[in-house]
Amino acid sequence: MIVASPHALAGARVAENANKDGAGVRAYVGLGSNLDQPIAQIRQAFQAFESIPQTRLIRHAGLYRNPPLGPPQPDYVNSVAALDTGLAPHDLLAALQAVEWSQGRVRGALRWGPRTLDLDLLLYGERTIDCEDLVVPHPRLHERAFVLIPLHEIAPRIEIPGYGPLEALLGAVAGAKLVRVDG
Ligand code: A4P
Ligand code: MG
Repeated sequence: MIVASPHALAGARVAENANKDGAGVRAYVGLGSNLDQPIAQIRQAFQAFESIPQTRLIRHAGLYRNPPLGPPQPDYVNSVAALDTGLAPHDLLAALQAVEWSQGRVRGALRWGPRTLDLDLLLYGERTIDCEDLVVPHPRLHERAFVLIPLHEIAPRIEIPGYGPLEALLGAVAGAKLVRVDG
């Protein structure tokens, strides 16, 4: 399987919410880890995406270390991946939660506490979803540097349903302390 670098796609004038070969839907997933070798956790998750049925990893952003949002805990490593999937949104969410589980995710009582792996379904094509257990676009996507900056790296012209062009959201996170950790 070939994962295109963002540079290879930089010139493509495409609707980045759309899947280009008509097979399923282009979805974007946010990855975060701050326990048990976060860089390795994120890389392992990219590999695990290839085992999700009807789903391909199209490309992913770099890895960014950044301070925790929430209670005191170790720094996070965050990234974003683009997937093409034939799964319905809730089935994709269940598959992502299975990946979290397989990488030792424990859901504790502490809100926004530390975790080996968090996978958030950021975008599912151009859909908006408002269910008790699934909200898309992810409700905090538009205000988080650790989501917006890696998403911009792989989908610079994307539209966020309900929020408009990603480019217009970047100004608010311009001063964020994100450090590339993957060379
Ligand atoms: N859920 C609803 N919508 C979604 C969606 N679009 N994607 C539900 C994924 N899950 C969604 O999630 C709680 C419930 O959200 C799930 O059962 C699902 O049905 P969870 O993964 O069990 O718990 P969580 O991640 O702790 O909750 P929450 O409120 O989603 O937290 P966030 O927004 O994911 O924030 N700081 C840094 N620097 N980097 C981080 O990655 N992450 C968090 C967690 C806090 N601080 C951080 C980071
Ligand atoms: Mg989450």
